[in-house]
Amino acid sequence: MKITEVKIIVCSPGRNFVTVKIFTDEGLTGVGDATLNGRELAVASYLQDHLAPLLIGRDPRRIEDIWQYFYKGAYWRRGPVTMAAIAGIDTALWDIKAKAANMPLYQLLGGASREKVLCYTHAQGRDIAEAVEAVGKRKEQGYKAIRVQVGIPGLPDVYGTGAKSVTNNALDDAVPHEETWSTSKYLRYVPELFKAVREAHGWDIELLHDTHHRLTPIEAARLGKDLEFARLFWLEDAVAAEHQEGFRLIRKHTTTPLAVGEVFNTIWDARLLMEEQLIDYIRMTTVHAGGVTALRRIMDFASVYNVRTACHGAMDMSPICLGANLHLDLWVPNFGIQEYSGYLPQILEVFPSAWSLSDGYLHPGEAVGHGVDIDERLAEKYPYQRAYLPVNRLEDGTLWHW
Ligand code: EZ4
Ligand code: CO
Repeated sequence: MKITEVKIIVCSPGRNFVTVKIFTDEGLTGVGDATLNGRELAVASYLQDHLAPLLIGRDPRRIEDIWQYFYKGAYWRRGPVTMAAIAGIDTALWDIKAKAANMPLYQLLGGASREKVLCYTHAQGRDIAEAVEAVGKRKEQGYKAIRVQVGIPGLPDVYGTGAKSVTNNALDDAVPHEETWSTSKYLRYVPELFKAVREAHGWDIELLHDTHHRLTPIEAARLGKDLEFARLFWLEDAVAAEHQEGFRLIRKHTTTPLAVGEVFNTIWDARLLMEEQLIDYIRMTTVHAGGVTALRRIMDFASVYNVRTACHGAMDMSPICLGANLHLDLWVPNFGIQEYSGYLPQILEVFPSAWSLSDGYLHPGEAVGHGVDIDERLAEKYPYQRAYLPVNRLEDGTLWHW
C-alpha cells in the first residue's frame, strides 16, 4: 500500500478545525485531527509545506516509523505545533490500518477493557445559584460526572463561565478578548460553590473543577485543602503547566486528587509528575500529544505509576480527536474518565461520527477505523475565520495565565 495524496482541510463550522486526510493507492482513506486552538494555520502550514510532501509514496502501514521520522527527523523536537501536525498524520494512519484490518480501532489496540466510557461534561453559572441550576440540568441529562465553574463576584466573566466558554474561542473577535482575574476573590468564593452544589445535589455525582493554571503552588495547596470536604473527583491545572516541581508542595498538603496535562505535548512533559506520583490523572489527548502512537505510550507509562487517563475533550478538539480518544479509552486498562463538552450541530454535520453518548457514557461505535470522517463538500461552506483564545489580566493590568 502507498500514500498517494495528503489533504489539509481547514474549516470553521462554528469554530476552526484542521483535518488531515490521507489517500492510498488501494482506495482506503484515513482522517486525523490537527487542530491547535488559536494557532490553526501554523499547524496547517507545518503539514502542507513540510510534512505532506514527504508522505507521498510511503507505506501507510509503517505508522511507528513515520512517527519517528517526523519526531526525530525534525531535529527541532516537541512543541504544540509540531506535535499537533504529527498527531493529524498518525491518527489518519491508524484509521487506515484499522480499516485495512476490517476492525474498529479499539480491537487493534487490544480490545475493550470495559463496556462503555465514563465521561464528564461542563456546567457553569455567572453566580452560585446559576451554577447549581446548571448542574441539575446536566444530572437530568444523565451525566454522572460534572465539571463546575462559576463567575466571581466583582469580576467580569472568568474562564469557563462566559458565553464564549462553550466554543472556546471567539470567531467575532479580531484580537483576543481580555478577561480580569483576582486569585484572592476566587479562592474565597469557590469553596462556597461546592458547598452549595453538594447541598443541592447530594453525593451521588462526581464533581470536578478546573483552575486553568492560575494559582501558585501554595495557593493551590490552600484550595485543595479547602475543597477536601466536597470530595472532588479532581482539581485540574492548579498551577501553570511549566511549574512541575510545584506539584510536590501541593501534594504534601492536600488529598484532593490532581489532574494536569492538557497543554503538554510529549511524554517528557509528564515524566516527573508520573515518576513522583504527583498527579492522579493525565489530561493529554490524541491531537495535542502526537497521535494514537504517542498517547498509547503515555497511557502505558502512566499505568506504572497509578496515574489514570483523562483525555482533554473540549469542543476545540474535533469529533475526530474524540473518536480516536474513545478507542483508546475503551481499551486502556488504567482508564479514568473522558472529557466531553458536546459539539454544535453543524460541527457534527461536517464530521459524521460513529461514537455515541448514552446516559453519561460514551462509546466509540463498531465502525471500522476510528469511525469519524469529514464531509469535505460541507466543510468548504465554512471557510477559516481568524480567532483567538482570550487573554487574562490581574485587576491592575498585569498579564496573567489564562
Ligand atoms: O481551555 O480547550 O479542560 N478544558 C479546558 C479547555 C481549554 C481549551 C483551550 O483551547 O481547559 O476549555
Ligand atoms: Co482544562
